[in-house]
Amino acid sequence: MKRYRCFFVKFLLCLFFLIPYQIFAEDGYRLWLRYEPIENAELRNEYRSMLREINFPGESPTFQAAREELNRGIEGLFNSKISITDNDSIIKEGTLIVGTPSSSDLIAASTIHDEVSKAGKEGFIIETIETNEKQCICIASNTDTGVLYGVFHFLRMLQTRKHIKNISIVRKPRIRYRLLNHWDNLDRTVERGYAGSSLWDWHKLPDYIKPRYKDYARANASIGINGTVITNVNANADVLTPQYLEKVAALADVLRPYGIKVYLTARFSAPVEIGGLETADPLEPEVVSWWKNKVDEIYKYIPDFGGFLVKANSEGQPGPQDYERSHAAGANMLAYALAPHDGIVMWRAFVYSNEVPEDRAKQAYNEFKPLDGKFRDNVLVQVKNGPIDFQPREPFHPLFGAMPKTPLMMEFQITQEYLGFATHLVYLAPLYKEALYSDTYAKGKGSYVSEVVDGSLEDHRISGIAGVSNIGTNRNWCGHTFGQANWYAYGRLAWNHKLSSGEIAEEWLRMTFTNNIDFINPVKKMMMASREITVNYMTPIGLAHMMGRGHHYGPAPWVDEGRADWTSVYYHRADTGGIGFDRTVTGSNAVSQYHSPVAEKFADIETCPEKYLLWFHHLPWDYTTNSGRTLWNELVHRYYQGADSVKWMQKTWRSVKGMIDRERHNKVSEFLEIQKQEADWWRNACLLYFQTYSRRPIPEKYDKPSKSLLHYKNLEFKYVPGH
Ligand code: GCW
Repeated sequence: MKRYRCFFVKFLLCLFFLIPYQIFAEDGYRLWLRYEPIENAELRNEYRSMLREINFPGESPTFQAAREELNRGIEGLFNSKISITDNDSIIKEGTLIVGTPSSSDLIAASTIHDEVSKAGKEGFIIETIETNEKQCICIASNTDTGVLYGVFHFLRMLQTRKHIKNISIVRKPRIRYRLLNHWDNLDRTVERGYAGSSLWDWHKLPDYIKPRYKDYARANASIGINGTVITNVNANADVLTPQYLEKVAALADVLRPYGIKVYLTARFSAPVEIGGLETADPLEPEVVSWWKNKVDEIYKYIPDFGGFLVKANSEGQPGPQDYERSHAAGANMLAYALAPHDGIVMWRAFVYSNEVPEDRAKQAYNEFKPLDGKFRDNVLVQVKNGPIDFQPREPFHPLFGAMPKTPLMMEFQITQEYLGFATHLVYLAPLYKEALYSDTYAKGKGSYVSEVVDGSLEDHRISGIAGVSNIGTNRNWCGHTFGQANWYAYGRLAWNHKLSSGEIAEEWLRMTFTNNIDFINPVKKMMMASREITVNYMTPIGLAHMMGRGHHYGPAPWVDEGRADWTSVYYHRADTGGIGFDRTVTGSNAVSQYHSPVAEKFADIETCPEKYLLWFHHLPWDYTTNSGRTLWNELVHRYYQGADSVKWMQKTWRSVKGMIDRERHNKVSEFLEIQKQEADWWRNACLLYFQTYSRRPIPEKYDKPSKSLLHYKNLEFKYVPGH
């Protein structure tokens, strides 16, 4: 009997510990907004002494959102509530004062009033002030949205355990339009999406508002994203019909309090497809007035609608060139309709055609540079970071610095179409920074891409940046837990491109996992190395575009059929003489699209950075690289180093087991194993293929690929996500 009782007690104890684990399982849903309790008593006391009470008057929806977040954060971090009042007549020592000069008399009366004006429209200040001889922290801004950003920033300080005694912070965004681009279709598939279906549940909108929409808004607002294009650039005109506009309006209502505007993709042929016109010629008056009426109608549904993103005359999309009109004519027609409402047009420069007998890398520049100065002032031209297509590594796009009269938006890909989908751990901040801190020399040394993008180089009125989202219906939003870091890093850099990749990684790790430095140090190191590792096992030394045809899954350097500019051989140009794309004067001369001295630097094999070598040069297999190895041996070395480094990542991750929850640790471990296998696959397939041209051995010290080239060539994948 006693034995049974003992068993029963043990059983109950198990249940007691298991149930909370089940309920509060770390499934990644909470992203970086977890607000876990602060364990360190000293720090908790320091924080509490400055957070005795919160004074936060004002009723706007944005203020309500900010208050709700403060409550949520504080309850989580301190396991208790702090009262929020709007009575500013009796202020206690250690009150957190929040608001704008117009919502809060305390802020209006305080000396920080002047400081606040420096923060602009979306910026904020967080400062320790003395009010009636009481030490208080104040979060202030000129606008409600700025206050919300300030609240998120303050919560981030607590989450990352920053000291809050005597703070004095002014933060404002460097770029005005900080957008996510969703390549989401109305049937809820997501082009190049690897994290489930589209978040937007069109069928149930506008009546059913998923709680997720609000959490999406919270996450974005926490990193300062202020706009979202909710439909695919390969656009469907149906979204512009009343049936869908009603649904879009419902989404806009959820996002609005969080400072996020909704944008749509405009299908250029919409006047024909849904308007019943015979033409979509941008110079036809009936087309102009169709768009004008359509835009006016959209604003009736969504009074703060952001504007349109357009992919035209690219990869089969309709556009003004169908009517022999220029991209500027097309963009301006839409811009004209949007201007009275303060809306913008983001016109993509991602255009190329296999009918044009020109290096694909040169085509966007050739098309757009002559149009500089021809766009209306509410048009931004949206340019991908590199001249081809979101490859693991590309040099910066030569359009940056080539169109001084036009605001150029940066387009990055957050979703990992070419970087291992959602199963490879690749931290993308270093890729973003590499592009943003490339020197265009447009106005002499120090004319960075970042300054073109933030508008400071030419003093543009508007500026923008877009990230192609990696978000879907997966419980953890991004598929890979570390995919969340790329969403986070994109937003943080969109706000302030001067932040370093390392500090962003550390912030994210602290909030997403733990403040335990024994965890942070090795994992941060792994994140920081991960992009270079991926480049090495996929496309080292400037190679690009060698993935599986169509679906883009895995290596396929042998693809040589179909549209030439969609084959791999077009890009690597391997033959028995060597490998690489000659883009110097003896080849396509794409180097000439860069300003001097960048052009000369890329053109000369002595000065061309090795990371771009085969992007710009076709070199013999026995060319001597920086390491002293022949080009073939260097290629072998990089592929092996890349693939072996994934084992190092696995080891690193194993070493932190037990420092975080089992659930997320296991999942990342399993994904790292996939990454390991796929890195080996990339290495083996590419080396075996290139070996047929190099006719050189893989040096003895490396393990030989276990499978044949034929094996890799015969692999077929029918149902690849995102395709
Ligand atoms: O990278 C390519 C993708 C297409 C995408 C296109 C683009 C939305 O493979 O899926 O289409 O770029 O950026 O327009």
